[in-house]
Amino acid sequence: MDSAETTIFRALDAFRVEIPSWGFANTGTRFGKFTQLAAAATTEEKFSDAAQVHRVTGVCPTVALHVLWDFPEGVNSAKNIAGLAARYGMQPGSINPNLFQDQIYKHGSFGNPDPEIRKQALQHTIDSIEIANKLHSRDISMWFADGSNYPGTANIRRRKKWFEGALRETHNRLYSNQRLLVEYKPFEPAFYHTDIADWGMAMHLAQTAGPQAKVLVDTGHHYQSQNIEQIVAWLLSEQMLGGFHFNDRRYADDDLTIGSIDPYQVFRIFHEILYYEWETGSPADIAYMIDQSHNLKGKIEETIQTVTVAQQLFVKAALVNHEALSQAQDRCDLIAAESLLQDAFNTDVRPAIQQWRDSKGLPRDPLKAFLESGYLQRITKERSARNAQILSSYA
Ligand code: RM4
Ligand code: MN
Ligand code: MN
Repeated sequence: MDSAETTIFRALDAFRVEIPSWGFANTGTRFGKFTQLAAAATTEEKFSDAAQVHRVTGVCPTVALHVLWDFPEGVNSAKNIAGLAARYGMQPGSINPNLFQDQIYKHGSFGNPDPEIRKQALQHTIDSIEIANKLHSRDISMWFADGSNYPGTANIRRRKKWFEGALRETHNRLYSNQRLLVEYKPFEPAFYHTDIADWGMAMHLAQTAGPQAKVLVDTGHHYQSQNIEQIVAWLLSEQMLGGFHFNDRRYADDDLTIGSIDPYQVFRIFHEILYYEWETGSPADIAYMIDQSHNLKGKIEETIQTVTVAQQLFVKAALVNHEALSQAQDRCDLIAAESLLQDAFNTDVRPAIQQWRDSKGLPRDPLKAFLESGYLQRITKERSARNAQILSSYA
């Protein structure tokens, strides 16, 4: 093996991606849903589909779960989920409280002016911590739809204080092995202000909450052309980067397949992380998760495509010669420094990844292996009658 191959193998050995349970269910846009006959409707089906992705890729052992969607009986559903995970050879991953779907959250959860609703939101979060503990999940991942649509309608400073208080109380309830991840988003569903609009606000809240709280970067949650890798570099430098929700976007929070629009962006993010690890000599403790809405492409196929592309971009970033880059930066040799990134990005890493898969007894082409397995035909048959009945209108 030459040194590039060794680097690639090492990078792949270390790289794991968490896939979301909701990525296998029928989802849509605010204009409606196009239902897919093979989509999962139960948590059991989601685990079964996720297990297929792991079977052919070997790098997706955990499934992110949404509390309202996957735990209809709250903490009491945990046992059932543990059983399903074991049956399908998967592990429960991050636990995502759902503080946006219930009717009470019309004007917010932790930021709601009604103390009774804030209390209920906190209770749901505490229940989610219990769920995570029962399932041995480490990360409780918080995303809030809180915000307002019109100027003057919300007291921004008071809401900030309520968030600080509730997140501190949440942190107090964490078990010692757990982490609290705070996700930010500048728009949608609120279109005037959101209570956690950017990484600075998320970092402030995480730091106020306590040492086990970190920031989660969802790549779709930025304004057009924002420099995400700089945010990543700053969070790394502050030891505040906890995880990612990967997806790609062209206009807003489009939740498209990773790397489909701008693969160089994902490469640059991975590069900042690997450069940090090289410089500090210690691995960054980051959860790589996918948060996409597969509403047109086949769900299992798109998830496999996602994982394959993520591996390629991670490996390309690992090929950057850090020593040479650091020296070029010190010399202010701009062309040499930039070329090191470009050369790595332009390397065709697919043959080496196939060799790595061979060495692990995994199929060289995960998507082909899945399509040839007969699984898709089987579930399409089993689920189509039910899925065809599902209401697809949003109104
Ligand atoms: C949000 C955000 C959250 C996800 C919800 C459904 O835009 O990305 O992580 O849980 O969507
Ligand atoms: Mn997200
Ligand atoms: Mn999102």
